[in-house]
Amino acid sequence: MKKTYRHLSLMILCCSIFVSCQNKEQLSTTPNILFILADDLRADAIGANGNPIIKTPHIDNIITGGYSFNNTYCMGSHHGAVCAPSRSMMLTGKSLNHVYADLDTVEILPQFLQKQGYTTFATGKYHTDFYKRTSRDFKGWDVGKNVMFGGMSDHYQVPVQDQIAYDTFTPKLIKGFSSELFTDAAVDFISGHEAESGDPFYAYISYTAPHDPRTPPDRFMDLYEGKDMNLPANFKPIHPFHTGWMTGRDEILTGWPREESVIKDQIAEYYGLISHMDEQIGRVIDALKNSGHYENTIIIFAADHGLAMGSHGLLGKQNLYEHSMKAPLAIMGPDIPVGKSTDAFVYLLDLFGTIMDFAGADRKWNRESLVLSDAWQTSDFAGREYMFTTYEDIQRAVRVGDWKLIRYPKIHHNQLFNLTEDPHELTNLAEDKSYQSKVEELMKVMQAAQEKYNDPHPLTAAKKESMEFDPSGFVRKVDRHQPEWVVKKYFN
Ligand SMILES: [Ca+2]
Repeated sequence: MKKTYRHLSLMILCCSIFVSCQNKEQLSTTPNILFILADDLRADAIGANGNPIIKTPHIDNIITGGYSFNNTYCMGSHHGAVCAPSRSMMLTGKSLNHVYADLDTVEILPQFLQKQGYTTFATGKYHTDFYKRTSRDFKGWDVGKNVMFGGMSDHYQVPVQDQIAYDTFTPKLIKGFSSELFTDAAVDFISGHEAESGDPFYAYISYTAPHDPRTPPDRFMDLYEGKDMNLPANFKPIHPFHTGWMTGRDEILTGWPREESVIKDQIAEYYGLISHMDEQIGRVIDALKNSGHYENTIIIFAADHGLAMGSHGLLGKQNLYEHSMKAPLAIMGPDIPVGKSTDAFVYLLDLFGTIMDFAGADRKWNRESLVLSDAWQTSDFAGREYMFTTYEDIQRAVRVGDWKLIRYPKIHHNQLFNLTEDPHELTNLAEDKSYQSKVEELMKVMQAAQEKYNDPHPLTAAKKESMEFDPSGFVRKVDRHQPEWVVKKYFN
C-alpha cells in the first residue's frame, strides 16, 4: 500500500514537472500577434498581387514572406458604412445578421485574448457600429492610443483619443497625418513591450488609409500624379443599370459619366495613400525588429473590404462585385509557410478564430469562424463551401467555384458570371437561355445561404422598381471631410 502511494506521488510529481515544463515551453513560444488592417483597400492595389504600378514593398514582404488567402471576402453590410459591420464581424467571429451593429452584449476578441494572457493594444479607426455607441464597444483593450471613433475624417485632421479607463477617453485632439499617428502609437507600444517578459501582445493597427478623402502627403502624391495610371479592366463610364445605391456618399466623389482622366487622377491619389501607409507599415516592422519581437510575432495584413474606383462605373464598396467585397489577406510569422497561398473561400470574420487559435484559446469559443491556419496545418482545408455576400436589401451574391450569381431583388434582375473566363465580371450570362439551369442552381445555393445566415430579406421584392438610372439633374453634395482642393477639383 505504502509503495503504491509512493509510486503515485512520484507519478504526480513527474506529471506536474512535465506540465510546468510544458507551460513554460508554451509561454516562451506563445507568439505576439500584430494585425494591420487597411481601410477600403482593393486586393489588386498591391504590388505583390500583380499590380505593375503601385509601390508597396512592405506589404509585398508580408505577402511573399507569408501565406495568402486569394479569395477573402467581407460578408457585406446593412448600410453604406460597410466598414462597420466588417469590423464587428472580425471582432466577434459572427456573421452579418448574427452581430448586426451592437457589440454591447457580446464578448469580443481582445477580451478573449486578455484571458489568454495577452496584453492588448489598439490604435486607429474603431468603427464598429453606425449609431455612435462605438466607444462602448472598445473593450478588452489594455492600451488604446490615438484611437479614432467614427468612419472617416480628413487625413490631416483626425480627431484621436487615448483610453483612460473603460469608455473613458482623453478629449479629441488633432495631432497629425492619420497613418503616421497610428504608426507612432504602435511603434511606442511595441518598443516599450519587454521582449523577455513572457507576456505576449496583441497589437491592432487600424489605418484609415486608403479611405477617401484621397489626399496623400505631397511626396506620395508625387509618386503617381501625372503618371499614366492603369484604368481598371472593367472601367465603365456609368453602371449599366440602377444597383439601388447609385448616389450614395462614395458614388458621388465624381460625376457621371465617369471620365477616364478623373478616374486616373483618383487612382493616383488612392495609390499615394496606399504607398504612404506602406512606408508606415515599414516603420512598424522596424520597431518589431529593433525591440527583439520580430522572430516571435505573427503578422496579419488585411483590409475591411475593397473598393470600386471606376470599375463597373462605380466608386464605392456598396456593391457585390469582386473588386468591392474581396479583401487582401496574408499571414506571416514563425512556422507559417513562406510565399504560399490558397484559393479557398474565406470570410474576413474567419480571422476571429484564427487569432484565437494562434493565442492558444479553445476552439469551442470560435463561434462561426474557421481557423485559417488549418490551411497549412491540415491536408483537407477547404474553406467555405460557397461565398455568400449581401448589401442592404438590394443586392445578394453567391459564388460557387468559378460561377457567381448576383441578384438584385428590387429590380428582379440577375447577373451570372464565369470568373475563370471573365474575371472582371463583364459578360452577364444570366439572360442566355443555355445558362438557365446554372442560374437556378446558384439561386438554390443563395436560398440555402440565406437560411444558414438568417438573412431576412426576400430575393424578389413585392414591388418591382425601375432599372433606369438617370443622373442628369442630380446635385452632388460634398461631405464635410473633403478638403478644399478636393472640393475644387472634383465638385465644381
Ligand atoms: Ca472601409
